[in-house]
Amino acid sequence: MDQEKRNQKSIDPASLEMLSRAEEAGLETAWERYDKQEPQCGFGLLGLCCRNCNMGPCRIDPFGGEPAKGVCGADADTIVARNLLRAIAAGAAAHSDHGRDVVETLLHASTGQAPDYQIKDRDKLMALATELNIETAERSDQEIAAEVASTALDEFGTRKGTLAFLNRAPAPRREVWSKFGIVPRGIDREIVETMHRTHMGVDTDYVNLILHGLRTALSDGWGGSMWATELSDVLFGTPQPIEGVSNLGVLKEDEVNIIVHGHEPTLSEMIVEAARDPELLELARSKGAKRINICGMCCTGNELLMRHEVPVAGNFLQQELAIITGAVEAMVVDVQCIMPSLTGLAGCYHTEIISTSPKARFPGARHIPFEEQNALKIAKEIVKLAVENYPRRNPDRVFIPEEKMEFLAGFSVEAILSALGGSLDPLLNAIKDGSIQGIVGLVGCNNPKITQDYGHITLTEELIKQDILVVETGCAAIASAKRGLLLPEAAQKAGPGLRAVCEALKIPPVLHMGSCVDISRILVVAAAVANALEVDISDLPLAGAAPEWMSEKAVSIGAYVIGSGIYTVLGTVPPVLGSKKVASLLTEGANEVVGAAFAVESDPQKAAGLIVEQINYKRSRLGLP
Ligand code: BF8
Ligand code: SF4
Repeated sequence: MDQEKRNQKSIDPASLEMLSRAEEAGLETAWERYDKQEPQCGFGLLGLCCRNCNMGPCRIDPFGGEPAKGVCGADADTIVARNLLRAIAAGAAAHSDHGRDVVETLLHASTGQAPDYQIKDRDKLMALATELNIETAERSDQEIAAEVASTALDEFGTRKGTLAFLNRAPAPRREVWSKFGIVPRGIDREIVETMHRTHMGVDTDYVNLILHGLRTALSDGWGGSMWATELSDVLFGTPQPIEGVSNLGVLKEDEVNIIVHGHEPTLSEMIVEAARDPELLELARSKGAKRINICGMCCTGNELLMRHEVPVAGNFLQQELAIITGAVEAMVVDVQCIMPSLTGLAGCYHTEIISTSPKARFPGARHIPFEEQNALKIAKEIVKLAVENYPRRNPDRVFIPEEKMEFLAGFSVEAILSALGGSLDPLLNAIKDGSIQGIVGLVGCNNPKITQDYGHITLTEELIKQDILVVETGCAAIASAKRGLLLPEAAQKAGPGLRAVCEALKIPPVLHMGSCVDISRILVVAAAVANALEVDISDLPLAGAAPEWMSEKAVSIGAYVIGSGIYTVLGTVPPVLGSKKVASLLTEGANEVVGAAFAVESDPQKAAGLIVEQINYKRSRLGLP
């Protein structure tokens, strides 16, 4: 392949180097598989195919010809809206089922059934208990934690009423939700109702469908994801600014390399602890390795780098490339964003893919079921297996790219507040006087449809230049980490206003707020700023962006972000263009309902222009310079 074609795949030098190694070795990655899919199905791209019953599959002619309706009579609007809703439900389910597992771990930790877990942030537990009106006087931490956890569990299925964290949103926002009947009741309930409504012959009205889609997504952002974040903080500690190193160059030639990949910190936290075990370290030395090097990948990487000095090996499109380094003894996976291709690739090397969740098994992987009752014991077993695999590494096939970059991460809401000196005022003043023009939450994945990291980096750099503070999570945050944008020195790339604020506070112009469920932290900041200014979130100079999104979770995120009143620009096109009505509801009509809408713009420079325009508009309405 010529260099020019390869350069279209990624802007990350480490990825590019590994891609040429892959080519030499005749190994296929997501990029080549994407090429083989082209041209992708036009009906699918437009959202115009339906498989919701066995009279189908049905498809609609996008040019207004025949067939104009499915066998049942469903038209393009219904089909596109139903497909979108199912994506939201899947995304909300993924985040929230992860959230539920964290809740259950806290419950079991507080009742003695998960002895390896402790309450690491007691202050956060107490603050939550107070917020939830749970009695704290003369009770043990365990009793309080158990009640917090069971209150959380109720929110998933059985609760009658609405979700507790909705109270964090400003009153005008809650009024909007109630006016349009989109106040989420229970987390599972909204997801189940989406599946019901999108069944053949139930909800046919695209507006009614999409309103419920917003409600389902809100149950994720202000429910499932928020619980995941809050209780992960209780169990593993609320993140504080921490330094780390990112990119494939964190893999070590003379150490046992273990990559933890997936999403749930309950597993990865124990692997980190197991790798400190003196016996296992001794075993590693006896096999000729200097140390045990635990690295994170994707959101597990984000969870770990926020709380430990664990390096992060890369973002979504680098998972295959990590194996092709030939230097990975084990890749330990749980759930979400794990490419099914990994086991095939690992088969070409000594790498063990170890699956751990009963929810996600991979043919060809070794399965070691992770149980929270025996968490540390199982984690040690996994680490031991990796150590014993070290002698099987073939040094002649090892190639680790040199690229790595330092970063500063760990900007939880609490950490931001303490960087601000304990109150939001310095931030509010900076927004008011215009040194910070606005705040953008830039999130999401990689997608071979977009040059890897190009969307994230170009947009991020454009925004900070315009004095817009950028807060990031997920694979977008890892892109910025690799690029050096999460360092306080990156303030030099920012406009004069933002630069001065960053230099005064010694913070980077791009704040890493965590994994994708931690977008709930961004909601909390948005709500706090709105409350302080006594306005709705939709009045604030804020925007969301997902320049390279691919996952259904990102669809749910996009929907709850606009449902919360924040304008959002998507970089890859969602499959909704088959219905003009649905597309116009999402990009225009939604403004009349939730005070925010989507835009789609795959050119990050232009996306920056749209965002700046939006922020200027919101500022002028607030009477700000
Ligand atoms: O939840 S950003 S590729 S890793 S979906 Fe997946 Fe996308 Fe990465 Fe985390 Ni989020
Ligand atoms: Fe076709 Fe209607 Fe069945 Fe969908 S629900 S597959 S449009 S008949």
